[in-house]
Amino acid sequence: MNASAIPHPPHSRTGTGGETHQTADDADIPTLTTQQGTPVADDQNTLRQGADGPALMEDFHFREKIFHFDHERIPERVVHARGYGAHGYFELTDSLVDVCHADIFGNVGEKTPAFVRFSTVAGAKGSSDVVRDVRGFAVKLYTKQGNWDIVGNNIPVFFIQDAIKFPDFVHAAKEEPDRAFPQAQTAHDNFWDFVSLSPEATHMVCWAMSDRAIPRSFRFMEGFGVHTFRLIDAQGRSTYVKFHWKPRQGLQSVVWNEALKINGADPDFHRRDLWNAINAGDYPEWDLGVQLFDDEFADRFPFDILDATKLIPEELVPIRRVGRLVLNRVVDNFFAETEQVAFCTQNIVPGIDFTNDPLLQGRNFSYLDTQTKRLGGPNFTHIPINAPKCPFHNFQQDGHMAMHNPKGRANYEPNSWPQPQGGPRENPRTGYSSFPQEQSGAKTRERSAAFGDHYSQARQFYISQTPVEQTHMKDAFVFELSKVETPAIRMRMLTHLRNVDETLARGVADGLGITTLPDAAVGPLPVRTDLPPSDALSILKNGPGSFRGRKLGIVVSEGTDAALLSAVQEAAHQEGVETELVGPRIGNISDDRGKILPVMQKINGGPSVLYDAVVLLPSAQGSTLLLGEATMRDFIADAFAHAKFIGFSASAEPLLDAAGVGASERDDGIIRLTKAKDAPAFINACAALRFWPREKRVHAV
Ligand code: HDE
Repeated sequence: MNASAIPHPPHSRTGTGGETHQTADDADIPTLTTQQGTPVADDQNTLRQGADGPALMEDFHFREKIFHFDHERIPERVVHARGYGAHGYFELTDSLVDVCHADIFGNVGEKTPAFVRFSTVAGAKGSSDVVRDVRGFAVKLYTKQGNWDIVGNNIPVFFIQDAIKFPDFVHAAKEEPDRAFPQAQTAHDNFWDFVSLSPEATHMVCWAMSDRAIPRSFRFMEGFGVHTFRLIDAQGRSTYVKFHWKPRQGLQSVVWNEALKINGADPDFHRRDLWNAINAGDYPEWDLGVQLFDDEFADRFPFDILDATKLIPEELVPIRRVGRLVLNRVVDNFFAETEQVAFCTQNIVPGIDFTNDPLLQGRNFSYLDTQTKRLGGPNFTHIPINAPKCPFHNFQQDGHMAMHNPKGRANYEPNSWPQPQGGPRENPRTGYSSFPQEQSGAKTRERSAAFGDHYSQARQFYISQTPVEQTHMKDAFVFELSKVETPAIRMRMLTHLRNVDETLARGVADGLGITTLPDAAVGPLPVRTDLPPSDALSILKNGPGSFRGRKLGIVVSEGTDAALLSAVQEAAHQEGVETELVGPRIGNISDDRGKILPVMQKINGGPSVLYDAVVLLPSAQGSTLLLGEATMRDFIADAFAHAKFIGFSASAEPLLDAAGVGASERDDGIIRLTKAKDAPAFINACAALRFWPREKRVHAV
């Protein structure tokens, strides 16, 4: 196109440097102003003494603009720096009044506004999404009795038992302080040094080395409150509770080699996925599940219910589903909402209470501190995303950036001023009251002996996995420990793995070239109890049973078979699957009926790791062209190695051959599409998400 034919934006003029100045010469266009409201005439040239002269200090507009820019950043979160949030609501589906007097659990059908922030833990704000890490799952519920924050993770247990160990744990997990790497990963000496010296971490380390730590999407992962909390009924009686968020989309993770490649192809894979799903109206939903139990259960349970390195198997205490969380609105502004949202575990409402879990108690101190530092003062609760949506009144005043300023004379109580000047008063009837738990004992720095079994549940987790998942765990341990440079640390970790499972320990040792295993570690409690497997702990046993909400990549070219393409797209659409076209170029590609195809990805920018399954529909001529493109071969070879379902038309066969997926390699996960009718069967097959039997064949080591 001739440059002069590309239109300029309307209402613009060209400046002395050839730059475009857009102007507010129309009544509908707002005039650019300073923060003080002073209209600005020129936003692109500083005030100078002559065109070649020095900038003038009196240029208040320049000064204000740069000053504000210089202050744009706030400290990133010390952990969970990289996160992504969305708005939604919680709807109660089953009343909990039998055990809890919180308003949010009283009225079936009532909707409570919610904001959720998902996050990785170790990486900086600008790190990649699909790293091996725990995911934060923090929910702020704006209830009628105040904000209630359930600040949870996608893993139901934690690495440590006492909050005093948290700074050391986080230091060890994040980049090493001298060299400032590695970023966003635990595959380094310091992390494994710390956890191998802290046997209590063994259970959580097993979760972190499982596919739970590389979720396919925030939408496909569970959330857990982790700690034991209390529900309090109208009579003041307490019931213990563990909170679970169960995704209605089913569980799904990626495989490790895929994760490595996704991070290169799309570091924003998870946030883009959430943004796209919500904007497409495919709102993710989770059921809120509660595990309820009493002192009698707590006493007979072989572990301490206050120990956050333990879970309570669903087989022992079934989950009661009481409501659903729906995310249906993306943020208007990332900084204002997702960055400034301040979760605090101590944000709790009447009817819910803490327990003596030493991790939870420590967290209750930490979050308030961190928000004050991060958001610059005590008035972070005035920021709209943090402010309650119910009425609130108190005598707190002043401080940086105070936005809600009390009117009138009384800023203390008791006072004898009449209402309304006298202000708010405490309310013993509706106000928050703590459960009057009796406590005794000497002041001591001591871990309860009941916290001492570090291996039984780690083993239970391992034996609950399918063989495919067990292999992934073994491979993850090998990968991480292979990056550890100090042999003694690797050996020390093996001493713990021997207590989890002998085959696991041997497999990891093999991968690390260690022939003689060290003795098993001796824990504070010598005997490991053999527990039965729990299906709820496996991802593959809790898949969606459908391909809904997933993404299909379709390779097309000039002359693609229009009938086959539309049959695949239609079948996908029927199932609620998103499709994306990948081609030798974007734009200007027509199918065999001459219709222009909306190709979104060029083959070298849209690798198969971005999709849950792929279909190859190039024409014969397109196939010949793509045979000369190395990234086309990678596309297929990766989809094959990552055990994905691959659909293909006859004309794509040369591409499969070239990628090492010749006729003899083609298993039941590689599906030929000859006619339009084959498309629904292919989409149905994809409900299994991956063709796992292939994996063993493609990974010899
Ligand atoms: Fe956190 N954690 N944490 N944590 N945590 C923070 O608060 C802390 C723990 C969790 O999206 C910080 O605002 C201590 C367990 C999530 O904004 C900080 C201990 C669980 C988020 C903090 C823990 C979590 C945080 C850093 C040990 C799962 C992100 C920035 C006792 C149940 C929330 C911030 C968001 C964030 C402290 C352990 C979950 C420093 C001291 C266990 C999801 O306050």
